[in-house]
Amino acid sequence: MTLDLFAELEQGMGWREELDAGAVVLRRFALPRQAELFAALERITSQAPLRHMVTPGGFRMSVAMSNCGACGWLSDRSGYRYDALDPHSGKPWPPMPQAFLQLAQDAAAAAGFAGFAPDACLINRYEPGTRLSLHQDKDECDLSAPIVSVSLGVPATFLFGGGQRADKCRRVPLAHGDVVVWGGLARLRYHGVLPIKAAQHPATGSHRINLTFRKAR
Ligand code: MD3
Ligand code: FE
Repeated sequence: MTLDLFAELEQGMGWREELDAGAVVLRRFALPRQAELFAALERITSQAPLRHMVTPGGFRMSVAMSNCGACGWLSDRSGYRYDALDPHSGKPWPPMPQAFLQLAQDAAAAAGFAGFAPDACLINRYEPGTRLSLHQDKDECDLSAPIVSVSLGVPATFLFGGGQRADKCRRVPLAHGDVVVWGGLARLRYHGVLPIKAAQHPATGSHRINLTFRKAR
């Protein structure tokens, strides 16, 4: 253990694990900010409710989603895209709260991506049994910017694959407060989430919530 690690643990900022070139797990990094995060989440989802989007193929997604920021990720029969307006209300997505932006920027900087300027935050809510099948995130214009993900509530097993769908996946447990920064070579790797096990978390009940911060434009 390094003195740095002791200093970070003492400040409640968790500890750091390097998964791969460009992929850094910041264990429990979001814990000290959880009260602000949940308060902001409540305001966002009261304006832009979590909803089950439809895939281009016509299937209802089992993960419920919403967004905040200048643009939000959408799926419907015509495809995947980012849009400034929430189709549910016809109005802009709620603005990105300062607590969200600060967390994303602090995490990116801690992982070596100073200057990260996310303009979109996708909010995913998982119920027990819900999974996210293997996919790549490539709807963003600037693939040199990282994605910062924040896990809240019930734990999950994350699948971290390779550059091809068939590549073998590593299983990475993600717990309440864990933040992961995906940049560089890791940015285009296939990834997914195994079915969420039935559990209870004091902050979210039976749900897992994941925030992903992106530079979409
Ligand atoms: C690795 N969400 O919303 S976050 C997604 O837990 C998504 O809800 C998952 O994949 C979730 O697109 C995983 C971690 C994540 C996000 C983006 C990545 C990992 C990534 C992009 C490239 C490589
Ligand atoms: Fe993804």
